[in-house]
Amino acid sequence: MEQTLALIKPDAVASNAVGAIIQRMEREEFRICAMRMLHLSTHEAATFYHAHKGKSFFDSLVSFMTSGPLVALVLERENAISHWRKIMGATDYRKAEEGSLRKEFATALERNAVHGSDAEETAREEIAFFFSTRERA
Ligand code: RTP
Ligand code: MG
Repeated sequence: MEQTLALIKPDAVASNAVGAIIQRMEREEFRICAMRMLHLSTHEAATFYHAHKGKSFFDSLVSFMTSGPLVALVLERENAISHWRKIMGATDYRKAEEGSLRKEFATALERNAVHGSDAEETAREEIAFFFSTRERA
């Protein structure tokens, strides 16, 4: 069974959307294998989004991701990576599909409520970034 790393970003935590987003995860038949809340340091956020280093929005993204606590989860189901990205909706919330989490909860291009790994290799890296082996059930 495939696993992916999901984040409930600081904007969604601040607007009390954690429960609704986790409920959606369960409704989509993801198994929650690991979950924690934490407040990333600047160094941690920059490391997590290292693929975007050098892009115009990088500093702003790091600053947003460190603006408050977030929730990290490991989700498991068939086609977990692509299914979670479908449920999230497009990166730009203005283009996000009706019924997607970003359509419902995003309030700006950057403040888009959720993250999901984009491939098997990044899922492995991102899961290891947030969780040790013994934290994964
Ligand atoms: P994520 O990694 O957070 O799941 O989002 P994604 O794959 O849909 O989008 P990605 O291209 O990886 O971008 C990462 C996050 O950076 C912010 N962003 N800002 N101002 C901009 O042009 C811009 N572009 C991207 C968003 O918060 C996006 O989720
Ligand atoms: Mg991405």
